Amino acid sequence: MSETEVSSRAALSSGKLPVSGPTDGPLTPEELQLSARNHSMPIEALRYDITPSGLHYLLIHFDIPMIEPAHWRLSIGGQVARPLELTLDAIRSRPSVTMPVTLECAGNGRSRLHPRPVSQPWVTEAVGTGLWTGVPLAGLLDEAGLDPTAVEIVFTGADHGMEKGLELDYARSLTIGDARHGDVMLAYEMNGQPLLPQHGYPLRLLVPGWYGMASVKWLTRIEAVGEPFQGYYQIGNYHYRSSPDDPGAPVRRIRPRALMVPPGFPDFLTRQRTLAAGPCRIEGRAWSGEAPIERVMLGIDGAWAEARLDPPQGRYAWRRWSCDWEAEPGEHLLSCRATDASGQSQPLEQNWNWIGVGNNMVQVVPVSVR
Ligand SMILES: Nc1nc2c(c(=O)[nH]1)N[C@H]1C(S)=C(S)[C@@H](COP(=O)(O)O)O[C@H]1N2
Ligand SMILES: [Mo]
Repeated sequence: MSETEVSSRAALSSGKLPVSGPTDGPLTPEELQLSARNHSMPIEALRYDITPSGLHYLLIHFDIPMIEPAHWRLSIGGQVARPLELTLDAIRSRPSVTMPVTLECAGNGRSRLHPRPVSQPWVTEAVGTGLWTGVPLAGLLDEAGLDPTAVEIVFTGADHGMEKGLELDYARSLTIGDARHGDVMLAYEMNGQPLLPQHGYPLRLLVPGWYGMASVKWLTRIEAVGEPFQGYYQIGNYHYRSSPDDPGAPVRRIRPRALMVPPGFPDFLTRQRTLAAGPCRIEGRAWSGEAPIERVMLGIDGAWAEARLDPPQGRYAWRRWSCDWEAEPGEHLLSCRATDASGQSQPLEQNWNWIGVGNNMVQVVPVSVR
């Protein structure tokens, strides 16, 4: 461990992190800079079952590391019987699985919060569905032979930077049970192509059903540890805190959300929609990492109608929905609301917390019909 890492850990465990509070002020230059680096999915791309690679959202905390595949290795170590060092070819030669998985950033919806936590200022479109190919993690863990004393698996990426004055690698852990879940994979392809640099080339963790922070990109190290991991992205961030001193519950699975493709055409600056009067089909997608989507409602000026659901395309991928509407001239507010099989529905009011995670409040689309 480097000296900065040691002092970082001390600061983290003493709770002495700089606190920057939420604001209702104008967007800051720092938020603008982040939103230019980390783009969301253009919302009309909800039309695709699988998001074309360049349209998938991106969240990159530091710099995209430049990785030379010939020199890259994945190490699997810590409390295991047989530590492994694997080349990309060795990983690619193992039996693979391919699965559509919807990823969503935990911060999606943040800029719609009042007051607004200052970070990546997502609106509602930090989401995308990739067709991911990789090797199941459980088999590799079995091969390494987890020690019975191991309680968590720590996943570390090749990227490095600072946050809140701490110098860090991007690293997250899963409990042994979560890591051994049959659908967790080490992914090396997205949409039938090697991962793009921005999505974690050459290898990333993919934890289906969980918010994106769990799916560590540019993976270099997997380590079995005997104590719960205390890294910044595990305990200093990604918790539903009501205040900076509230420990809060950890962010895990994706809360239900439905989004619609805004109908008609947009105004360049405001995105306000214009639509011709008459019959109109509204369509969108709905997903939840907690349980399968069971119901989507379309709201027209506050009156809710049942949307039709297409067949699901897999447990972890968004589901298409559609609903017909006889658009009458005038100004209207359209919304959509998903409910999953666990009975959770999207809230109509904001889901506020200190860092602005898990805000799955319903989308509202103003339209002018003429
Ligand atoms: N190494 C590393 N992994 C990472 C991140 C990162 O910054 N570094 N960002 C995480 C977050 S917060 C999200 S939402 C997803 C985004 O994945 P994507 O950019 O492929 O959509 O990656 C996760 N994995
Ligand atoms: Mo994220």
